[in-house]
Amino acid sequence: MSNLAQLLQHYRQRVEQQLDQLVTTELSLEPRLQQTMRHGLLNGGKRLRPALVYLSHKLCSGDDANTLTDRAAVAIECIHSYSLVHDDLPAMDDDDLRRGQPTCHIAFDEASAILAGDALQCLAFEHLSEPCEGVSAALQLRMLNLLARASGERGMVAGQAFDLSHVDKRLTLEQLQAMHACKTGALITAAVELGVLSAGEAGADKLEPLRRYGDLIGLAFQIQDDLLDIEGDTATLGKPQGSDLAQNKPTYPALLGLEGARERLHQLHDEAVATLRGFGPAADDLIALTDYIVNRDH
Ligand code: GRG
Repeated sequence: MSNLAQLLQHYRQRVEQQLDQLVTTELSLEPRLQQTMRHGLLNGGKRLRPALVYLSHKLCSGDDANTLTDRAAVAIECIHSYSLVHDDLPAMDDDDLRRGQPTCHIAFDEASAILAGDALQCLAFEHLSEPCEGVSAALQLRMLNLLARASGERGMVAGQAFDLSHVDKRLTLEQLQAMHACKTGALITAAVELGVLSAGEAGADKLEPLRRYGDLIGLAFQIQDDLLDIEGDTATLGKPQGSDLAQNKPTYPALLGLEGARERLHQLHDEAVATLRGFGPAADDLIALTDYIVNRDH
């Protein structure tokens, strides 16, 4: 197993153990709600956002993590999971499968999926705001504010709303980029920023360049997601589907062509890595994760 694979496994286990303990069906007024939350949270997932939190923290402090890093990793994964549970609902993407398993509203029912998503979102903020020994309330408040902003009407929810209101409409490259900067990018940048903030003073002078890194990798993540969609169609159906490349479906390959999208992906990757190189060998693990994000196959 490569160093990065081991590291990703280590962080995945670390965050999953906490998620498992956090949403327990013991002492529950409504076990079905918790079962639905657990289904949305613990059904696989690459846990890339927690890995970004941990590795950004490590770059700044040299340590693996502190309590605040763990809190942030758990909170960001709760927000990400809630967004996927809601995105899969019939009113949005109407998907039956997520991570190869029935989506929450299929495995349970629509009302349970809506409520589980709501509860996961609240849990993120509850967890990050729990008193934390040795940590100032001001720092926690700053982290809560950052996560709320990235998740809501100035971030992920705005991107999702824009996406839904532009189905079958033509978008310019600038609009597409702005949509994804909100819909997927905001949470990815927030993961990096939360990791930096959890390192306290050690991260103070690194926040700005690492935020820039987060923005670059967020867009790269989305382009690779679009390319994987097309490669999935090619594998199952023998050729890219017309709709994937059509101008009326807002994706990077639709606007830039397959080669253009790949080229943009590599530009973003190179720029992101150049930003990290300024930190010397301390950034090696984050560079490896960056390579993985643009080369991943799922
Ligand atoms: C419902 C408010 C609300 C927002 C939904 C994130 C999102 C906004 C929709 C998901 C649509 C989608 C599949 C976007 C592509 C990028 C993306 C977020 C992929 C899933 O993230 P991964 O690959 O998922 O990190 P895993 O399963 O590994 O956690």
